[in-house]
Amino acid sequence: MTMILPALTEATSPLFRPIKYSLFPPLGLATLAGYLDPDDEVTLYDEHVERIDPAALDTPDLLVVQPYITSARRSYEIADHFRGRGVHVAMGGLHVTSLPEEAAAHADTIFTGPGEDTWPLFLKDFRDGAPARRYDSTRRTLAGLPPVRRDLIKRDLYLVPNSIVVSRGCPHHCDFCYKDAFFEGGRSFYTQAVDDALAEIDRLPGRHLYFLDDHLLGNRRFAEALFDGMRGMGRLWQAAGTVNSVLGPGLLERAVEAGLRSLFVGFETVNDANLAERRKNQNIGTDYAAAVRRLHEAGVMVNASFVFGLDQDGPDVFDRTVDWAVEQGIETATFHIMTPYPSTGLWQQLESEGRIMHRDWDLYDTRHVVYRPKGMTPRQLEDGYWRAYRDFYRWSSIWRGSAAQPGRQERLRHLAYAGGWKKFEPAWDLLIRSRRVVRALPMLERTLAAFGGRE
Ligand code: B12
Repeated sequence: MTMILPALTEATSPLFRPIKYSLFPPLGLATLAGYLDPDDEVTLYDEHVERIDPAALDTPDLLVVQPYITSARRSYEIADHFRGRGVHVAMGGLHVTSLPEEAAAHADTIFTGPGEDTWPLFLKDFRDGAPARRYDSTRRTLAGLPPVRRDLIKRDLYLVPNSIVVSRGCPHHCDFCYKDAFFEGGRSFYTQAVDDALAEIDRLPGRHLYFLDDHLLGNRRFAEALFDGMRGMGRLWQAAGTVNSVLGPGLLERAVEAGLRSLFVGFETVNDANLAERRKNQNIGTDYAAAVRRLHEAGVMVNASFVFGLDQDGPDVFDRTVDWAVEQGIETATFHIMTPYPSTGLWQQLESEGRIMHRDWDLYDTRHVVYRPKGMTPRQLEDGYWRAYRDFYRWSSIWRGSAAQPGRQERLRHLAYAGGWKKFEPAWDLLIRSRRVVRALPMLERTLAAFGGRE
């Protein structure tokens, strides 16, 4: 069997950003590979870190492809090639779930939703010579999940090989998120048993971990038990959580004792009216500044995520957001242009208002405007987005941000991280392109593992 995670832009393109695309290994496919028999032959390719020429690959009996929206075109190209060679092609994941008919034209079998229930069923049917055309996930549990096949991951090619996911989904329902559509027909937030999660952590070498869970702090009981179990393991890690989960008493402190050093927080917008419209209710009325302060005082760096182009945003949104983030001493920020993923509530709204400009999925990468914004022109929105990055990572902003830190040590750390990430991106990229990175520079892994890096 061959498994492929295609990439949106070829590694040879000038648009390809090695530092971003070499961050994390393909955990979804490695998770599915866990269900194979020990004597099944399987190879896992990730086009984000290796060139793939489909014509040069062997002919497997089964090809598994995982398209994201931005890699759909490339995924279909690869799938069509193998189908032309008579290979059975199975496709699943987020984009397939949002547009099953589109994907079905390029696959023999498609899967909607998470694969833990349907994939083992398919494997049995495939072995019996009777695979179905479509499998829809309904039974949601991570109980009995086999260990992720990390042996299939070429660790040396990744900056943060120790990424890990111990839950699926999120307890919230923001209407721009892929989540509700993906988890339709069953539970949309569930975790591993704490002991299983701790066992998966134990299997990871080295010290640094990066939790890719949408909201690691989303189930308080689970999170507390996990952090208690991790205390004394000597791990340093980062994760994602909401403003609310940070403000609640006790949980953050336990996370820090267990090794939390940086948190990715989806602030999304500094404008409350936007939040109500987008159903990001958990952020309304919460004190963003208090959350940042609390994180800093606990010694945790903040990687803040913001979205531009919501309906209440005017041309002043870029400066307001950057100013606010710099004033708070936020170390790293990721900005996004609002992007309506097909089958989300946001997509349905914009579609019904006739505001979707095109369906060129390559450009649904949160860096391009694909809909007609309300409060500004598409041009203003794209220009403002790039300007926000430039303004946030200016040396003057970095200095100003460091001054907001509670102590001298934090101020120095701020300068190192905020400066180190964007300012030296070209240098990191050169190293990664030369493929000497992780072996020659384990320091880079430590740096990345300890801060930002989702954008
Ligand atoms: C890590 C990550 C990345 C990494 C690397 C990708 C990787 N190596 O997996 C990097 C940094 C490169 C990245 C880049 C981007 N990403 Co990204 N990323 C993620 C993130 C945070 C975690 C992915 C993960 O490991 N999940 C955990 C595993 C277990 O889940 P999974 O991969 O979905 O697999 C399960 C199911 O989908 C299903 N499944 C998947 N494939 C198949 C196949 C079969 C046959 C079957 C049966 C089942 C099945 O079963 C698996 C087990 O449950 C997700 C958010 C998320 N929570 O998933 C966003 C996410 C996938 N990214 C997203 C986006 C938009 C991007 C970017 C466009 C961002 C940008 N602005 O540049 C780029 C584009 C990359 C590209 N290839 O085109 C979106 C995708 C939206 C969509 N509809 O496709 C997500 C959902 C975040 C979001 N904004 O909502 N990303």
